[in-house]
Order: sequence, then C-alpha cells, then structure tokens
Amino acid sequence: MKKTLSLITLLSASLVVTVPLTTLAQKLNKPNIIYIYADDLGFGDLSSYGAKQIETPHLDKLAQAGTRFTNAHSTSSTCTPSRFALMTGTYPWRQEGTGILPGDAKLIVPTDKITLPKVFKNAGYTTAIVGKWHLGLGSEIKKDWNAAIKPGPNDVGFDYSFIFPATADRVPTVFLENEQVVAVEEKDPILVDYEKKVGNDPTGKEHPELLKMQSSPGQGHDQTIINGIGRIGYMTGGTRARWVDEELSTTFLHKAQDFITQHQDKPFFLYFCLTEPHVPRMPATQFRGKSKLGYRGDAILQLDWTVGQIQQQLQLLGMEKNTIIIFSSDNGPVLDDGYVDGAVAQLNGHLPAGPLRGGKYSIFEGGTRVPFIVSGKGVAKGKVSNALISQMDLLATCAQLLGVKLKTDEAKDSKALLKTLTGEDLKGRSTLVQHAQTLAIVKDDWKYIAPSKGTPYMKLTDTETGNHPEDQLYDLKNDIGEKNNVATEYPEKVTELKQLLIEEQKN
Ligand code: NG6
Ligand code: CA
Repeated sequence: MKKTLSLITLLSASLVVTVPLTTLAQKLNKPNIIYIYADDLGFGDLSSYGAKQIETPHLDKLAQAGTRFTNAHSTSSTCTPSRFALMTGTYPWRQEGTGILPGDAKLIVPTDKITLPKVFKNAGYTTAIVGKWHLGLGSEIKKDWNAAIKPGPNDVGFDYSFIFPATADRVPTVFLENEQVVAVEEKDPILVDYEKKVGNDPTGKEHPELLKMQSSPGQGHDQTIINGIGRIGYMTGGTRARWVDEELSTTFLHKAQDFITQHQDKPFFLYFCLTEPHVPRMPATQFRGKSKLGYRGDAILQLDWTVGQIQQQLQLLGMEKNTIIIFSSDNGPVLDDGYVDGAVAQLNGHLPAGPLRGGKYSIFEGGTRVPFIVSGKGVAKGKVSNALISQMDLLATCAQLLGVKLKTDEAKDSKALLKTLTGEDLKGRSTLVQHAQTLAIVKDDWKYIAPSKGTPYMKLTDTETGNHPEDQLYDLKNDIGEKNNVATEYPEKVTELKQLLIEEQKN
C-alpha cells in the first residue's frame, strides 16, 4: 500500500517520538531521487524566476508543485568544480586540478571516498548517471578510446552510466555507456589530442567555410570540425560513434527514461545532466527559432520540454508520489561562450542572471546563485525559500534522509539540511564559500570577496568577474545586484568575514 504521510508530518512526528532516521527512511518507502542538472542556466532564465521573454511551463509547474529556492548555489561559477563538489561533498578549491577539464583528462573524483551516488548505494538504491560528466576518465590523459576506460562514473558509485566525457564543445564527441564508447569500430579507431592535430579531419581554423555555425573570434573552438561545428581539441576516427548535436538531448532523454522504466519498482537515484544551454547550442528542429531569442533561448525551451517529458513519464507510471525531482544548474549564465549563435544579437531584453551581477566565470552572485527547485514526496508545495543552501549539501542531506551514517571526516563541507531541502526550514546554512578565480564568503546576507589581481572584465564573454585588488563587501539584503562596495563603511564586518574565510580554508 502506498504511504500517504508526508515527509514533513513524519519529521514532526519523529521529533515527538524520536524515531531514528533509518526508520524514517523506511516509512518514507525510499523515494526515488532524480537530480536534473542544467549546464550554464542562469538565475533569471526561467519564467518562474522572473524571466519575461521566455516561457518555461514545465519547470514552472515543478516549482508550483514544490519549493523554489532563491538563494541556492553551485559551489563555483564553472562546471567541473561545481560537479566535483556535488559528487564529493567537499569544496573543489581544496583539491588541485579541479578546474575546467579538457576532454581527455583523467578522473579527478577519488574512488576510495564517499560520493553522492555511494550514499544511495549504501541505502540499497540503484544509481545511474545520464548526460554530461566532465570529471575526467581513466587514470591517464593518454588513453585508448576503443577499449573500456576505467576508472570513471561506474567506479565512483554509479551502477549505470551513459555519458559524454566533458562538454559539448570538446572532443571526443562520443557517448560512453558503462566505460565503453558507443558504436566505435575496430576499423575506425578514435584518436584524441589536445596538443596537436591528429588525422586528416578538417579544422575550423583551416576550413571556416565548412562550418554551419561560426566560432566567435578570439574564443578558439576552431579545431576539429564535427557535425559542421568547430570544437576544442583534435579528434579523428570514430565516424559512426560521433554524436549529432541536434539529437543530443533526446538521446539522453531516452536513456534516462529507459532507466526509469526499468527501475520503477526499486528505489533509484538518477543523476540526469542536461547539456543545455551550454555551447554549442544546436537545438532540435522542433525548437529552432521558437523562443525568438536565438539558439540559447531555443535550447532553454528544449531543456524545459525535456523536464516535462520526465514529469509525464513519472505520472504515467504512477511514480510521481514516490519520487523527488531536484532541478538546478552547475553555474551561472553566459551569452557568447564561443559561437555566433544569436544569443547576443537576439537577446531581446532578456536578463539571464535576473537581478544578479555577473554570470559564468564570476565571483558575483550571478556566478553561483542558480535556479534550484525541489518537488515531490514530502516537499512543501508552492513554497518559495530564501534559505542559503549549496548543491554540495545534497550528499549529507541525502545521507540524512536515508539514514546513512557519514564519518566525521567524510564529505566534510556538506551540511545535512533535510528540513531545508523539503521547504520546512527557511534558514539553511549559516555560511557559504563561493568560488571563481577568487573566493568569497557569505554570512547573514553579508558577502565578502577576497582581493584578486585577475581581470575585472572578460571582454569576449562580456563577464564582470568581480575580481578587484581590494576587499569587497556587499549587503545582499539591500543590494542583491552587488552595486555598492561597502567595505570601507563596515571595517569590522570585513575583518570578521575575512577571518572566517581564512578559517574555512584551514579546515
Ligand atoms: C571555456 C570555454 C567555453 C566553455 C567553458 C567550459 C574557451 C575560450 N572557452 O574555457 O567555451 O567550454 O570553458 O564550460 O575555450 S563549463 O560550463 O563546462 O565550465
Ligand atoms: Ca556549466
């Protein structure tokens, strides 16, 4: 029989009779968790987050049915470090080599430590990743793409994986299913190189006339051409294994749906990593031109539709009551990230970061404050939460939900915030470190940004990085757009937060 008690009811009941969390998890009948991770989606990119020029009905419906967070963060303003923190529950800046990885990088997630999927496995769940990985594969840069590549997602806690290695703009442009490149043929082996050209495939630099989408001047993306698009890195071979960008999204969707159908009777964790709206934006015909905001807007519509397809499937299978969907993005938005695709020319007044300053690559709020929607079993409905929460907290929070014990030195930056995640508690974390080229720390709506000698403005991507040679202090409660640096007005606050940041770095 299906349980009808909500998580909130159970939690308050547990306070009275002190039911241990294991029993709680059993009573909850182990909800399935689907974590949907967008790539480069900004705080202002969804209509439920205030976008006026674009309609995202499926994500809006998800928000209405659950709790929508307005102060939730990725750890970093780029992909690899944010994903590293999500997997490990530790700040990425504690480990060397967690910056944006090339497509031939080796695995950077430790195989002998706790990870988010391992938490689920410890509670008897089946786990899967479908979509973008970008945390490296194998133990060496040089690897044989035609044989099984280990270690990878299957060695850090996923029972099933269907991924692409890095980003959609980096070679190799192939899928791997459980360690093996899909559709690679012995007679046409894949070679990948990030230093020098391999094979005879034309490059964007030599043959711009072959491109169906031009690379932005000065931003690379002019190496091997695949599917009419210049990429970062060189590749040859694997002709039949190469993906078609217009089908990337539906390929991932179908794999995710297959996994859900096959595991509908057992508890599962699905990490579903969409590629939208990261470059190259090459949406399916169905969405092209639909948003009137160029391919970036069209890619957001495609993303929203994909989420709708998952919602519909859960409903058809009668699983929506026993499933929690968590939706977020790995970093803030960027318009021109390497291709001339209409994102700038057809912006039409849209504000991808909403009221926030900066975006991808930035230490300002636009870099890490992203959409975060939680909906499903036990989650408060129609709620908006301003609680401070990080994606990195999911590890300890899911452990709390499932009664999985973590040792004190495991996932030490991850906070168990179950009541925050379900929309009951509206405070969340007391502090959070943010990460771009420099670090910042937030406490009680005060934000301190550590001095940095890096460029304050990246012209090519039109990014205000937030780098500044002196201390910056912002009062986020009254100045969410980080317009007024009040460091000289509040020297004690600066001293306090600076000290806190130093302490965090020592941990
Ligand atoms: C940058 C790329 C950008 C994008 C980003 C990674 C250049 C000039 N720019 O270095 O196009 O690929 O890396 O994005 O190469 S992320 O979302 O995976 O972090
Ligand atoms: Ca990203």
